[in-house]
Amino acid sequence: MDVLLLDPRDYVGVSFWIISAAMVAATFFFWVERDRAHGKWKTSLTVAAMVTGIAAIHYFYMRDVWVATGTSPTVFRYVDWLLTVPLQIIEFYLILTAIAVVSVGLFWRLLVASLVMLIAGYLGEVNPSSALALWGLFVIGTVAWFYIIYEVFAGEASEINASQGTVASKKAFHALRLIVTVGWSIYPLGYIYGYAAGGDIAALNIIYNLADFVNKIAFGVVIWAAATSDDANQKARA
Ligand SMILES: *C/C=C(C)/C=C/C=C(C)/C=C/C1=C(C)CCCC1(C)C
Repeated sequence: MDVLLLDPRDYVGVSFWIISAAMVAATFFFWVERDRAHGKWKTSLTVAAMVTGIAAIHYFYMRDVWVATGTSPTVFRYVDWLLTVPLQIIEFYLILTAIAVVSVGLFWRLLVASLVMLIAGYLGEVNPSSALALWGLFVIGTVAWFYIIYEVFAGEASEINASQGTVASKKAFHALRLIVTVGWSIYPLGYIYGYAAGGDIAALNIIYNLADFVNKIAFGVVIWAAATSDDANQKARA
């Protein structure tokens, strides 16, 4: 009987392994640290723990798919993203609602844009033999991502933050929008590496894994830093 174990020389498989461990550790960290936050910031840390917890479960399974088949666990990758990206959009919204009255329309616009981005990416990745589908859908996904960037830098979200933010909420908002711009740019790079010029499925998975590490764990750490800062605590007690 063949027993399938992770080969230590399989660096893509090992990256799934390491990130699984990091996601579990981050989940416990945000969960426990929730006690140190006050008021609405507690919910932000709960959501951060949900994001890394959901990702941990997917990483365990994605590692198995990779080890057993040597192919990209595309479906599970996108199921994970479809659950965790909307939660991160909720984080943005929570940070703004903690300081101001925010229109629900803003939340829906960000949510719809993130869904368009992910659904386009998924349809492109499952149709790699059609250049039109692969790159046409990539462009649609990228436009949706640019719209999110526009919204957090120049749209309603950015105006609310600038006019009504506290020191802690502004710090968190600025760091989060840097993540959405710079950190999220790793994903389209992975797509290009994965499919341009014949494609490299190992590179695709390494890059996506690295991107998830940055964008789920660092994202939570930014929220944790703001939530446990003196300013956030004083405001909550006042
Ligand atoms: C926790 C998971 C996160 C934050 C996933 C984010 C995914 C993206 C920002 C994906 C972006 C893509 C494009 C901008 C173009 C089309 C291809 C995608 C879906 C990889």
